[in-house]
Amino acid sequence: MEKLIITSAITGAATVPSLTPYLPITPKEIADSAIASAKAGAGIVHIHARRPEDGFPSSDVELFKEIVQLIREQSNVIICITTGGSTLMTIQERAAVIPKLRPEMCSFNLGSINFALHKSLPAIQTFKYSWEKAYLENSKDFIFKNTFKDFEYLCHLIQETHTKPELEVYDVGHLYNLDHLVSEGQISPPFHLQFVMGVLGGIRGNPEDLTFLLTKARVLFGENNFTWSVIGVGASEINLSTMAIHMGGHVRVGLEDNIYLKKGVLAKSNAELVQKIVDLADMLNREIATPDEARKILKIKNANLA
Ligand code: KMH
Ligand code: ZN
Repeated sequence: MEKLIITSAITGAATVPSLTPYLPITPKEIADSAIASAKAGAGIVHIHARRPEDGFPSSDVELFKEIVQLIREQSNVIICITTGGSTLMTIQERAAVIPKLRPEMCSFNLGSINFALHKSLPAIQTFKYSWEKAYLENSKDFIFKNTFKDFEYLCHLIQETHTKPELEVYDVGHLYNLDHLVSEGQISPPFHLQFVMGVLGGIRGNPEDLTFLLTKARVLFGENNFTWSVIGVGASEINLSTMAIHMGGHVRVGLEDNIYLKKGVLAKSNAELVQKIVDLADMLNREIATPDEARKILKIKNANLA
Protein backbone atom coordinates (compact mmCIF):
# COMPACT_ATOMS: atom_id res chain seq x y z
CA MET A 1 0.00 0.00 0.00
CA GLU A 2 1.33 3.49 -0.76
CA LYS A 3 2.23 5.74 2.15
CA LEU A 4 -0.51 7.72 3.86
CA ILE A 5 -0.94 11.39 3.00
CA ILE A 6 -2.40 13.40 5.84
CA THR A 7 -3.94 16.77 5.04
CA SER A 8 -4.44 19.26 7.84
CA ALA A 9 -7.28 21.73 7.19
CA ILE A 10 -6.22 24.57 9.42
CA THR A 11 -9.16 26.93 9.86
CA GLY A 12 -11.75 26.79 7.05
CA ALA A 13 -14.84 28.95 6.97
CA ALA A 14 -17.49 26.75 8.56
CA THR A 15 -16.05 26.69 12.08
CA VAL A 16 -16.86 29.98 13.80
CA PRO A 17 -14.43 31.31 16.46
CA SER A 18 -16.97 30.97 19.27
CA LEU A 19 -17.05 27.20 18.80
CA THR A 20 -13.46 26.74 19.93
CA PRO A 21 -10.78 29.00 21.40
CA TYR A 22 -8.17 27.00 19.49
CA LEU A 23 -9.15 28.13 15.98
CA PRO A 24 -6.24 29.88 14.19
CA ILE A 25 -7.32 33.31 12.93
CA THR A 26 -4.42 35.61 12.04
CA PRO A 27 -1.95 34.81 9.24
CA LYS A 28 0.71 34.05 11.87
CA GLU A 29 -1.59 31.71 13.81
CA ILE A 30 -2.65 29.96 10.60
CA ALA A 31 0.95 29.58 9.41
CA ASP A 32 2.19 28.40 12.82
CA SER A 33 -0.57 25.83 12.98
CA ALA A 34 0.26 24.65 9.45
CA ILE A 35 3.95 24.31 10.33
CA ALA A 36 3.13 22.40 13.52
CA SER A 37 0.80 20.12 11.53
CA ALA A 38 3.60 19.39 9.08
CA LYS A 39 5.97 18.60 11.94
CA ALA A 40 3.35 16.21 13.33
CA GLY A 41 3.07 14.39 9.98
CA ALA A 42 0.86 16.34 7.57
CA GLY A 43 2.03 16.25 3.96
CA ILE A 44 -0.54 18.84 2.85
CA VAL A 45 -2.04 21.86 4.56
CA HIS A 46 -5.39 23.15 3.32
CA ILE A 47 -5.53 26.90 3.77
CA HIS A 48 -8.30 29.50 4.19
CA ALA A 49 -7.75 33.08 5.38
CA ARG A 50 -9.66 35.05 7.99
CA ARG A 51 -9.90 38.75 8.78
CA PRO A 52 -7.36 39.10 11.60
CA GLU A 53 -9.52 41.46 13.67
CA ASP A 54 -12.64 39.28 13.95
CA GLY A 55 -12.05 35.94 12.22
CA PHE A 56 -14.52 36.57 9.40
CA PRO A 57 -13.66 34.38 6.35
CA SER A 58 -11.67 36.39 3.82
CA SER A 59 -10.64 36.14 0.17
CA ASP A 60 -7.97 38.84 0.52
CA VAL A 61 -5.01 37.69 -1.58
CA GLU A 62 -2.60 39.65 0.62
CA LEU A 63 -3.60 37.58 3.64
CA PHE A 64 -3.06 34.36 1.70
CA LYS A 65 0.30 35.66 0.49
CA GLU A 66 1.41 36.37 4.04
CA ILE A 67 0.31 32.92 5.22
CA VAL A 68 2.12 31.17 2.35
CA GLN A 69 5.33 33.17 2.93
CA LEU A 70 5.32 32.41 6.64
CA ILE A 71 4.81 28.68 6.02
CA ARG A 72 7.51 28.59 3.35
CA GLU A 73 10.09 30.12 5.69
CA GLN A 74 9.94 26.96 7.78
CA SER A 75 8.33 24.10 5.89
CA ASN A 76 8.16 22.38 2.51
CA VAL A 77 4.68 21.04 3.22
CA ILE A 78 2.34 21.04 0.19
CA ILE A 79 0.10 24.10 0.32
CA CYS A 80 -3.44 23.59 -0.91
CA ILE A 81 -5.40 26.83 -1.08
CA THR A 82 -9.16 26.90 -0.94
CA THR A 83 -11.29 28.00 -3.86
CA GLY A 84 -14.37 27.20 -1.76
CA GLY A 85 -13.89 30.32 0.33
CA SER A 86 -17.02 31.05 2.26
CA THR A 87 -20.74 31.33 1.75
CA LEU A 88 -20.71 34.96 0.70
CA MET A 89 -18.03 34.99 -2.02
CA THR A 90 -18.31 34.70 -5.80
CA ILE A 91 -16.24 32.09 -7.65
CA GLN A 92 -14.03 34.92 -8.96
CA GLU A 93 -13.30 36.07 -5.41
CA ARG A 94 -12.83 32.51 -4.21
CA ALA A 95 -10.32 31.66 -6.96
CA ALA A 96 -8.43 34.98 -7.26
CA VAL A 97 -5.58 33.60 -5.20
CA ILE A 98 -4.78 30.82 -7.71
CA PRO A 99 -3.30 32.86 -10.59
CA LYS A 100 -1.69 35.25 -8.10
CA LEU A 101 0.09 32.67 -5.92
CA ARG A 102 0.13 29.62 -8.20
CA PRO A 103 -0.04 27.14 -5.33
CA GLU A 104 0.79 23.48 -5.79
CA MET A 105 -2.79 22.50 -4.98
CA CYS A 106 -6.19 24.14 -4.67
CA SER A 107 -9.59 22.84 -3.72
CA PHE A 108 -12.17 22.32 -6.48
CA ASN A 109 -15.74 21.78 -5.32
CA LEU A 110 -17.55 19.45 -7.68
CA GLY A 111 -21.16 20.49 -7.20
CA SER A 112 -23.70 22.83 -5.65
CA ILE A 113 -25.18 21.72 -2.35
CA ASN A 114 -27.01 22.99 0.70
CA PHE A 115 -24.24 23.71 3.19
CA ALA A 116 -26.04 24.17 6.48
CA LEU A 117 -24.18 25.15 9.63
CA HIS A 118 -27.09 26.11 11.87
CA LYS A 119 -26.90 22.86 13.85
CA SER A 120 -23.81 24.39 15.56
CA LEU A 121 -25.94 27.17 17.09
CA PRO A 122 -27.05 25.41 20.30
CA ALA A 123 -23.41 24.70 21.20
CA ILE A 124 -22.67 28.42 21.53
CA GLN A 125 -23.73 30.32 24.66
CA THR A 126 -21.84 33.56 24.05
CA PHE A 127 -20.80 34.87 20.67
CA LYS A 128 -17.34 36.36 20.49
CA TYR A 129 -17.97 38.34 17.28
CA SER A 130 -21.14 40.02 16.00
CA TRP A 131 -21.18 38.32 12.57
CA GLU A 132 -21.20 34.72 13.80
CA LYS A 133 -24.84 34.21 14.82
CA ALA A 134 -26.33 35.48 11.55
CA TYR A 135 -23.68 33.59 9.57
CA LEU A 136 -24.77 30.29 11.10
CA GLU A 137 -28.49 31.09 10.96
CA ASN A 138 -28.38 32.24 7.33
CA SER A 139 -26.68 29.02 6.27
CA LYS A 140 -30.14 27.39 6.56
CA ASP A 141 -31.06 29.20 3.36
CA PHE A 142 -27.70 28.95 1.64
CA ILE A 143 -26.69 27.07 -1.47
CA PHE A 144 -22.98 26.50 -1.91
CA LYS A 145 -22.89 27.36 -5.61
CA ASN A 146 -20.59 25.34 -7.83
CA THR A 147 -22.14 25.28 -11.30
CA PHE A 148 -20.81 23.99 -14.61
CA LYS A 149 -19.91 27.57 -15.49
CA ASP A 150 -17.91 27.78 -12.28
CA PHE A 151 -16.19 24.48 -13.15
CA GLU A 152 -15.25 25.87 -16.56
CA TYR A 153 -13.69 28.90 -14.89
CA LEU A 154 -11.71 26.80 -12.43
CA CYS A 155 -10.61 24.27 -15.07
CA HIS A 156 -9.04 27.10 -17.11
CA LEU A 157 -7.25 28.41 -14.04
CA ILE A 158 -5.82 25.08 -12.95
CA GLN A 159 -4.71 24.27 -16.50
CA GLU A 160 -2.91 27.61 -16.82
CA THR A 161 -1.19 27.34 -13.47
CA HIS A 162 -0.67 23.53 -13.39
CA THR A 163 -2.30 23.50 -9.97
CA LYS A 164 -3.36 20.05 -8.77
CA PRO A 165 -7.01 20.12 -7.68
CA GLU A 166 -8.23 18.59 -4.44
CA LEU A 167 -11.54 17.49 -5.97
CA GLU A 168 -14.19 17.81 -3.28
CA VAL A 169 -16.98 15.26 -3.62
CA TYR A 170 -19.94 15.85 -1.28
CA ASP A 171 -22.30 13.42 -2.95
CA VAL A 172 -22.40 10.80 -5.67
CA GLY A 173 -23.67 13.23 -8.34
CA HIS A 174 -20.42 15.13 -8.00
CA LEU A 175 -18.56 12.14 -9.42
CA TYR A 176 -20.85 12.26 -12.44
CA ASN A 177 -20.14 16.00 -12.76
CA LEU A 178 -16.43 15.18 -12.89
CA ASP A 179 -17.09 12.45 -15.45
CA HIS A 180 -18.86 15.04 -17.61
CA LEU A 181 -15.90 17.42 -17.35
CA VAL A 182 -13.63 14.57 -18.41
CA SER A 183 -15.84 13.78 -21.41
CA GLU A 184 -15.60 17.42 -22.49
CA GLY A 185 -11.82 17.41 -22.12
CA GLN A 186 -11.90 20.12 -19.46
CA ILE A 187 -9.98 18.09 -16.92
CA SER A 188 -7.95 14.92 -17.05
CA PRO A 189 -6.63 12.24 -14.68
CA PRO A 190 -4.86 11.44 -12.45
CA PHE A 191 -7.36 12.90 -9.99
CA HIS A 192 -7.13 13.42 -6.27
CA LEU A 193 -10.65 12.89 -4.94
CA GLN A 194 -11.55 14.21 -1.53
CA PHE A 195 -14.72 12.55 -0.25
CA VAL A 196 -16.35 15.14 2.04
CA MET A 197 -18.80 13.26 4.23
CA GLY A 198 -21.06 14.59 6.94
CA VAL A 199 -21.94 18.11 5.75
CA LEU A 200 -25.64 18.82 6.32
CA GLY A 201 -26.68 18.93 2.66
CA GLY A 202 -24.31 16.24 1.40
CA ILE A 203 -23.75 12.52 1.90
CA ARG A 204 -23.45 11.34 5.52
CA GLY A 205 -20.39 9.84 7.12
CA ASN A 206 -21.51 6.21 7.04
CA PRO A 207 -19.11 3.37 6.17
CA GLU A 208 -21.33 2.05 3.38
CA ASP A 209 -21.48 5.53 1.83
CA LEU A 210 -17.70 5.66 1.64
CA THR A 211 -17.50 2.28 -0.07
CA PHE A 212 -20.32 3.37 -2.39
CA LEU A 213 -18.47 6.56 -3.44
CA LEU A 214 -15.26 4.64 -3.90
CA THR A 215 -16.92 1.93 -5.97
CA LYS A 216 -18.57 4.54 -8.21
CA ALA A 217 -15.28 6.39 -8.66
CA ARG A 218 -13.56 3.14 -9.67
CA VAL A 219 -16.29 2.36 -12.20
CA LEU A 220 -16.22 5.85 -13.71
CA PHE A 221 -12.50 6.59 -13.77
CA GLY A 222 -10.66 3.28 -13.29
CA GLU A 223 -8.85 2.60 -10.06
CA ASN A 224 -5.41 3.55 -11.34
CA ASN A 225 -6.54 6.99 -12.44
CA PHE A 226 -7.17 8.52 -9.05
CA THR A 227 -5.99 8.76 -5.49
CA TRP A 228 -8.57 9.39 -2.80
CA SER A 229 -8.88 10.82 0.65
CA VAL A 230 -11.70 11.26 3.10
CA ILE A 231 -12.96 14.03 5.37
CA GLY A 232 -15.32 12.88 8.08
CA VAL A 233 -16.94 16.18 8.99
CA GLY A 234 -17.73 16.25 12.72
CA ALA A 235 -18.21 13.04 14.63
CA SER A 236 -17.41 10.68 11.76
CA GLU A 237 -13.83 11.94 11.40
CA ILE A 238 -12.00 9.19 13.20
CA ASN A 239 -14.12 6.30 11.98
CA LEU A 240 -13.85 7.27 8.32
CA SER A 241 -10.15 8.02 8.73
CA THR A 242 -9.63 4.51 10.09
CA MET A 243 -11.44 3.05 7.09
CA ALA A 244 -9.36 5.10 4.66
CA ILE A 245 -6.06 4.13 6.30
CA HIS A 246 -7.08 0.47 6.11
CA MET A 247 -8.38 0.69 2.53
CA GLY A 248 -5.43 2.51 0.95
CA GLY A 249 -6.97 5.96 0.88
CA HIS A 250 -5.66 9.14 2.44
CA VAL A 251 -7.02 11.30 5.25
CA ARG A 252 -7.87 14.94 5.92
CA VAL A 253 -8.40 16.19 9.45
CA GLY A 254 -8.32 19.62 11.04
CA LEU A 255 -10.30 22.30 12.83
CA GLU A 256 -11.95 23.30 9.53
CA ASP A 257 -13.97 20.10 9.60
CA ASN A 258 -13.98 18.85 13.19
CA ILE A 259 -13.06 20.56 16.46
CA TYR A 260 -13.06 17.50 18.75
CA LEU A 261 -10.19 15.20 19.59
CA LYS A 262 -12.72 12.76 20.99
CA LYS A 263 -16.28 12.99 22.27
CA GLY A 264 -16.60 16.10 24.43
CA VAL A 265 -12.88 16.98 24.28
CA LEU A 266 -11.86 19.91 22.11
CA ALA A 267 -8.70 19.47 20.05
CA LYS A 268 -6.18 22.03 21.28
CA SER A 269 -4.49 22.27 17.89
CA ASN A 270 -4.52 20.92 14.36
CA ALA A 271 -1.27 19.11 15.13
CA GLU A 272 -3.05 17.15 17.84
CA LEU A 273 -5.59 15.89 15.28
CA VAL A 274 -2.78 15.03 12.86
CA GLN A 275 -0.94 13.18 15.63
CA LYS A 276 -4.02 11.09 16.29
CA ILE A 277 -4.00 9.94 12.67
CA VAL A 278 -0.25 9.26 12.82
CA ASP A 279 -0.82 7.04 15.88
CA LEU A 280 -3.73 5.30 14.20
CA ALA A 281 -1.70 4.67 11.04
CA ASP A 282 1.09 3.23 13.16
CA MET A 283 -1.36 0.80 14.75
CA LEU A 284 -2.59 -0.18 11.30
CA ASN A 285 0.96 -0.53 9.91
CA ARG A 286 0.68 2.28 7.38
CA GLU A 287 3.65 4.59 6.92
CA ILE A 288 3.22 8.35 6.63
CA ALA A 289 4.21 10.18 3.42
CA THR A 290 6.54 13.15 3.68
CA PRO A 291 5.58 16.20 1.58
CA ASP A 292 8.00 15.12 -1.18
CA GLU A 293 6.63 11.57 -1.15
CA ALA A 294 3.12 13.05 -1.33
CA ARG A 295 4.17 15.13 -4.36
CA LYS A 296 5.16 11.90 -6.12
CA ILE A 297 2.05 9.99 -5.10
CA LEU A 298 -0.21 12.83 -6.29
CA LYS A 299 1.89 13.54 -9.41
CA ILE A 300 2.00 17.22 -8.61
CA LYS A 301 3.35 19.23 -11.53
CA ASN A 302 3.62 22.67 -10.03
CA ALA A 303 6.09 21.72 -7.31
CA ASN A 304 7.58 25.21 -7.20
CA LEU A 305 7.11 25.50 -3.44
CA ALA A 306 5.24 28.78 -3.99
N1 KMH B 1 -14.82 22.60 4.68
C1 KMH B 1 -15.01 21.46 3.82
C2 KMH B 1 -16.22 20.72 4.20
C3 KMH B 1 -13.09 24.30 0.19
O1 KMH B 1 -12.30 24.85 0.92
O2 KMH B 1 -13.06 24.40 -1.03
C4 KMH B 1 -15.01 21.83 2.41
C5 KMH B 1 -13.86 22.62 1.85
C6 KMH B 1 -14.22 23.50 0.74
O3 KMH B 1 -12.73 22.47 2.23
ZN1 ZN C 1 -11.70 24.38 2.86
